[in-house]
Amino acid sequence: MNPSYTIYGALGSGSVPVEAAMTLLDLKFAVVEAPTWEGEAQQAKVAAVNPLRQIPALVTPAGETLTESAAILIWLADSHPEGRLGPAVGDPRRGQFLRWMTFIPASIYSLFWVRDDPSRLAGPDPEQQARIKAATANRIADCWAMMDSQLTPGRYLLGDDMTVLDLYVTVVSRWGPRRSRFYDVAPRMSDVVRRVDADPRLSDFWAKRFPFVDGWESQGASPTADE
Ligand SMILES: N[C@@H](CCC(=O)N[C@@H](CS)C(=O)NCC(=O)O)C(=O)O
Repeated sequence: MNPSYTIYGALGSGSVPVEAAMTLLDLKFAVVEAPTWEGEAQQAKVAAVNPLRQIPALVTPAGETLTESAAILIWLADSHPEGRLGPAVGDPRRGQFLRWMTFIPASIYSLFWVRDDPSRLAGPDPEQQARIKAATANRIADCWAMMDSQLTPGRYLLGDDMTVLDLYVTVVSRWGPRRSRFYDVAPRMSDVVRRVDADPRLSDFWAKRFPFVDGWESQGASPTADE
């Protein structure tokens, strides 16, 4: 039987929290592997579903295409309330859920457009590129610290139920400047992401889609585009 959903994504990328959510929801999906940061040929695989040539992009069973990681995650949680992966409209946690689900792509994930290829803003000068890389790492660390100061996590970020926000933060905090710095600047969220890393329902999934390779918590040690 054909899977109902198609996700355009890649190992260790922004498709991983979406794939994790679909795994927890027990949805059938096929992955079109397209590590877009590797260049033209990979970007071309995505062009038909996302003219920006970025992943993740999700094609639903109804044939609709969704882009934007946060929108996809919220849509999945809302469309499958039985999976309890997000507070519904009317739930007192809904406002903070939307706040942080929007903060991550607006303030953190968007910086990877330049981090993955600093020449996009810096031009060919390696010194300028290194400066942008360091400045964006500092900005990301500041954003995590601010978020950490505003949340009072329980077992998970919004209380005692796991939501797609936990999956999102768990994956994005593995990108530059990586977990070792995240643990320093976001001690309260650190307990949560470690819990999600260790969730037995996801252990096979992490091994396949974002493996914990040697030294994965430090800069430069993860099998993704961002160093
Ligand atoms: N706003 C998008 C950003 C997606 C994004 O930056 N994806 C990266 C991979 S993790 C990508 O495809 N980069 C290639 C490029 O920007 O050219 C989202 O939240 O889904």
